Amino acid sequence: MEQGWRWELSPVHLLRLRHHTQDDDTLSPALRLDTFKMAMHTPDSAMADGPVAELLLRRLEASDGGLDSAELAAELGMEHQAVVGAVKSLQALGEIIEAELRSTKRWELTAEGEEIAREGSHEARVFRSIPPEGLAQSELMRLPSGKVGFSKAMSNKWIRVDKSAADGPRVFRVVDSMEDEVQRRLQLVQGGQAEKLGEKERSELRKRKLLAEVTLKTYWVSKGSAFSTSISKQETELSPEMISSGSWRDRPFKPYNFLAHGVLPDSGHLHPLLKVRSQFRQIFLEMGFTEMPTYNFIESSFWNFDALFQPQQHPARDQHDTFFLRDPAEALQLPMDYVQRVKRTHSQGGYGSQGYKYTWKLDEARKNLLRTHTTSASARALYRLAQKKPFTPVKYFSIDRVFRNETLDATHLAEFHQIEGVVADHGLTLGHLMGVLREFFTKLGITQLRFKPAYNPYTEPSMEVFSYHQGLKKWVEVGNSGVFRPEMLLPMGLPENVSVIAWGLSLERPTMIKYGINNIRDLVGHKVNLQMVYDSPLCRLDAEPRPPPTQEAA
Ligand code: FB9
Repeated sequence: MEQGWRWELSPVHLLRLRHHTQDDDTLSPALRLDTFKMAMHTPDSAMADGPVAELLLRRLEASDGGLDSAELAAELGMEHQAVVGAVKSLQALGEIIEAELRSTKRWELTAEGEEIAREGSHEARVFRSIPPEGLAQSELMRLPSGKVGFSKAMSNKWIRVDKSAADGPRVFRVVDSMEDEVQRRLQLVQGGQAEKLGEKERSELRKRKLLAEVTLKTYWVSKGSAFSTSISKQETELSPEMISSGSWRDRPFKPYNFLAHGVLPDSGHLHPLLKVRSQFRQIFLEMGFTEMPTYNFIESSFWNFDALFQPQQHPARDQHDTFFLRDPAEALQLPMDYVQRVKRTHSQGGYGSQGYKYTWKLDEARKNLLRTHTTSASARALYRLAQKKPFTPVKYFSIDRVFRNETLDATHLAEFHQIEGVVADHGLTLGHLMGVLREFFTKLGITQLRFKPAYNPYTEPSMEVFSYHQGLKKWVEVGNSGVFRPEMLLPMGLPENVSVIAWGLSLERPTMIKYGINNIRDLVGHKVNLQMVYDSPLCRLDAEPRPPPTQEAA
């Protein structure tokens, strides 16, 4: 016997033989002599996919038409999973076999069903435990099957209770013997003959949680176009020596599975908010806007309110709406010539405005706070623009965090990201604002817009913007907007005929709607499930919103 050949029993067969002796007729035919032939290993045609695949191919060879993976497993007395594994690995080798997934419903005993099939039904055990002289009911109830068995045996009229017995209720047999139908039926199922039971009998056993209908996914395996019982090991690598030796010409290669999913590289994941932010950035840049610097969460009341012509006694400027700072409490650096003009405009008016006629205090303006909007950054940007002569039209945008001391609810936290667009040019009107809003929201996939008059201290006229949301079947407020007041722009030094239109919205709202998130705490904050971030799909603002993730998928 030349080198390389060896006889061995595959682990499966060793296992089975261990507790079977040769003359044991329960040995499935597969395990007769031909088993030995099976496990013969040849060096070069080593069975790439082990004995089970080999067995399966032989069976297929012998079968007419095909075979069911579960039946084959039962025949070979092995786990169905082992056969499924072999089917999958043979499938990966190309057209050797066809395998069609089938789901077959079948009846299986529950664990309790198994136990009753082995030990007999509770009622049968109760019956057997009653001696001719009867048994105290209290004692019978202490038996493991006591409770369940007693009521069943009673309803089967196998036993009776003598309540008047001397030392308490006593249980007696009514019949001499009984048929343990339940056990018999369960054994029938165990023997694969569930179809012998009637629907009623089956449902009664199911109601007693002794039987369950399971869906078994099995494979109907048939010969493939390249069927053969010997599978030669297919090369998976094209090595330099194969090329240099030319041996690649006669070696079978495992087909490339170009549909195989690559291993997802472990990488960082952008939070959905940042995915949507980059979409908004893209839209603004496409529209020719430049991003304003917003890297200061702490702002002075001057730039956050006064510069926007928001009076010092305005309700938004008190503790209830705004987070003021204890340290550093005051802004020291303010452009004092400009501050004087703002002071005069608030207290006495000017530029055609009567102002608010109150005593404007510099200390109030120096108070530091967490900015309540990025419009403060717009004010800084417009002031810088006004210092550059001659005036040049600009389009600015900002997307960054703002802080408001608001009542927290499912859609409001004490901070959110404000998105703001600002256009400064000669003779801009409300019409221009509506136009740029239409262009902006269209890029968001929002086309049906409505404008509702609104009020902001720093814009006149002002409009709330609404869009009809197909998914939510209602009009949703998608932002606020307006034309900055001359009392804001002229003290900055911007030319008379320059007007500035602006609008704002949040980043959180569109993100929640896009990703189907109803509670802002599932999107932002310490309660966020990082898996949501990992699994959050790419964001395409102008594409249809995704249905919320269903649990399973997951
Ligand atoms: O974002 C908001 N709504 C929205 C936006 C987009 C969206 O997209 C969907 C995919 C389709 C859905 C909803 N809002 C503004 C409207 C409401 O949510 C509102 O209840 C809450 N608002 C925040 C303020 O809450 C106190 C959102 C936030 C907001 C409001 C106003 C401005 C900015 C953000 C502004 C402004 C402004 C006005 C004039 C000049 C300059 C700036």
